[in-house]
Amino acid sequence: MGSQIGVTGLAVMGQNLARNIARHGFPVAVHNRTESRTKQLIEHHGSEGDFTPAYSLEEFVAALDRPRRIIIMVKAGAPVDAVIKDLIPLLDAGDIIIDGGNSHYADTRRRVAELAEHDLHFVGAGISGGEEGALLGPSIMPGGPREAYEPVEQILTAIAAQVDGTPCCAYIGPDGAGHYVKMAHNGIEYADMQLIAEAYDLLTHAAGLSAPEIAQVFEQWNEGDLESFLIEITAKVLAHTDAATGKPLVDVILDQAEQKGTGRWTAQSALELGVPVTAITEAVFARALSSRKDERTKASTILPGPAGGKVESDFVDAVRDALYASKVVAYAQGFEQIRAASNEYGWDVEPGTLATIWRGGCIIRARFLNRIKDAYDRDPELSNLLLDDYFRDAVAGAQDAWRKVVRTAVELGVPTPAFSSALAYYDGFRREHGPASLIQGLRDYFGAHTYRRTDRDGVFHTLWSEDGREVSAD
Ligand code: NBP
Repeated sequence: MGSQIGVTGLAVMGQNLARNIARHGFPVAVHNRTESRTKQLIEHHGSEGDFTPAYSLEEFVAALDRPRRIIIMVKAGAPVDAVIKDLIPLLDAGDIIIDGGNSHYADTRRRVAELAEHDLHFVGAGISGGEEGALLGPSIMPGGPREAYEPVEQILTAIAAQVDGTPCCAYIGPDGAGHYVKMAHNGIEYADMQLIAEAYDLLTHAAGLSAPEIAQVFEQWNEGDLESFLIEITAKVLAHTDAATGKPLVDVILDQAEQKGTGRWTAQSALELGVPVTAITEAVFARALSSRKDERTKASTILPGPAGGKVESDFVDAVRDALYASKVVAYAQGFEQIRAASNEYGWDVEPGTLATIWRGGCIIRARFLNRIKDAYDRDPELSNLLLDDYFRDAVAGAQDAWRKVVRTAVELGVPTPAFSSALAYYDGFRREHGPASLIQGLRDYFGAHTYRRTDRDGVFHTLWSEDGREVSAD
């Protein structure tokens, strides 16, 4: 008997995924372009399960039971295509390739179609949870033809995180659906982290608290509605003392946020779909601004701001409420984007399934996701999370504090792009009449772009440069 599955690409993610598979009792073949990684895996962890090391792709493919199931865990982009190209001549009809990296969903759509021409199946599986998740149980978002997923379902659900006996792995939809929702998950993660960073900034620069004091605040917050992996580790990072200087580590970490691209991809797709995901987009822009350290340092000596001031005694609780309300908006936007993409590409993604499989294993795991799951259980067709009774009440209850925090931030000159844009989205969304009427009027004036009226059907144009008469433009 051969191996039930193979993993090629044994850097941190692939290695840990292979160990996770082996620890669950599935015989696994392992391969890496550079032999040393394969040797190291066997040397250090070979006793954890039934591994078959392979030092060429031919040997790797020959070690697998049929239909062959191969997980590719190499760097996203050209390396994935290179591995697929080398695999194709070695495989037989019905074999399955699973790409577990952070591939762009458009690449996955292309690969599903290309491999189908060779009678091969392709599953684009988003895998979240980082290094630790890959080893101990990630959240897995497989997309592609359903018949390609079924033969790997048993293994993927076994190695995924489990919450209340439910695996954090479920079929998402055809072609690029799995990688799309993984991308959107990362986008939401960007927004979540930006909101946390803004709360930290306000507690530092408005409330005047130190990092260890803020760590305690986050610890308390983690006992309430905000309970989540990110809030928990925020407390840990803020409480950590730098051994070299004796200062809080966060005070000596350079304030330039890096990014690998999934947040930017989410924002780009949102722009293409016309979905206002302001919190995610602001998070991407905030990282971009943070990276301009030299310019900011110079500007800090040139550009004046407010003199400062005091905050009210309930400010810390107000920041907590503002964080929660902004987070609801960020998730509402992220889920709205997934729905829009699902409609655009015909994927039929179930938002409730996402909330279920994101409860464990992944970076955005949170108590909050149970609330989202409940909302979609109540109404699977819910168009926006803010319209669910629970979330409507939660945001309504927080809105006075939310407005106060944004007002204070503006007065004190503390930038809160995600808090503020989430509030602006909320106010824009809950309004029947907005100022877009003027935009349409302006567009008609300079470009004869026409407008529709509130009081009768049809398309109209005003002869602005003539006698100001309105004419039908139907
Ligand atoms: P990397 O993204 O750092 O990629 C390194 C692996 O790619 C090595 O095995 C390397 O082989 C292989 N590789 C490259 Br580079 N070019 C290749 C080529 N042309 N042919 C064959 N192999 C090639 O690894 P990672 O950090 O383990 O991440 C793997 C995937 O998982 C990525 O898509 C990444 O974005 C994603 N990821 C996800 C998370 C998460 O939280 N879900 C975290 C980290 C990464 P070599 O050893 O011979 O150089």
